Amino acid sequence: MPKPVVLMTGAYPEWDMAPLESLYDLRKLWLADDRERFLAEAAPHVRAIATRGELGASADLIDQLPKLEIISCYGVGYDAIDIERAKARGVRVTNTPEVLTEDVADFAFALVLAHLRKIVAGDAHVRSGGWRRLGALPLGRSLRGKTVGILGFGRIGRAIARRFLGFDVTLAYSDVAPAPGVEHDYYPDAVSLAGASDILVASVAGGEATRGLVNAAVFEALGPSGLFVNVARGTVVDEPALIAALQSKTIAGAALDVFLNEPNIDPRLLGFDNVLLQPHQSSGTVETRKAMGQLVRDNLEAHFAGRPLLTPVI
Ligand code: 8YV
Repeated sequence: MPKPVVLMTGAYPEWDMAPLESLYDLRKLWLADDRERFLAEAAPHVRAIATRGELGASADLIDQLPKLEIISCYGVGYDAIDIERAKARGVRVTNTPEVLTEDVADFAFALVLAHLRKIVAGDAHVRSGGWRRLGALPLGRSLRGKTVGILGFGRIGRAIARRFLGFDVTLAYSDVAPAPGVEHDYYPDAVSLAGASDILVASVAGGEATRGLVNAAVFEALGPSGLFVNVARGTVVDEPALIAALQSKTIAGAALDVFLNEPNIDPRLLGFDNVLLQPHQSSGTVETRKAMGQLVRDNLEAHFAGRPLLTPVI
């Protein structure tokens, strides 16, 4: 039996490659010199795509692959996969929920503390000799006593909320409906949540439904001492409005792990010393990335063995 042909849209960690190579005939799109030619040659044979959250699979790509059966996504967010087109073609889609929740939540929490307490700036200040030459940094801000608003109260949003318990903050959240049994204050939309919050953390799923959800009105409501944190997707923010809000000091700062056009982010974001920038790494631990890779493989294996998928999206 020939191995099923799997198109990989981007690199996975090396520990995933050997197990994938042993079961599949991998076609590594990111290594192709001529992407069009490479795809044209592979297209008639491809039965699966192994992709990553931010790379997804476009309608165009899906349409080029007549034998495509399944798209297995390394990431919980599948907003870059054209789900409608996959559905129309009868192509299954899987993602990697649960296994990354706690690490993403840790990272969101770390971003809040790092920003408020200037931990990254402090490190740079010591290394550059600024401490010796200029003395202390300007003071940070306490977390204690603040209201933390969580925009998107799914698995990751709830895990972020749990991180803040014990830090003497008030928790608030917004989602399409109040979560049964949750005592934190519920707000029906992003603007009212921002109005009640000192720190607004976006943990909402990406995609068309949330595109530009965090807009100028949200920054206005968050206000001049407000901190905006994003571990969701660049698309959930109106980025020009964020940049304008930072320029006009409508908000106090931002801590961002995700952007539009990653990794070619808007260079204006590099110019703010009140913005903490991270290279989309909230799920980036060895433990979590190994579990994500395993789940991608388990879904592919289940599919080719005719067993139920472990974490199907469709
Ligand atoms: C990953 C992510 O960074 O899970 C997601 O949706 O964006 C991240 O965990 C990404 O998919 C890895 O390439």
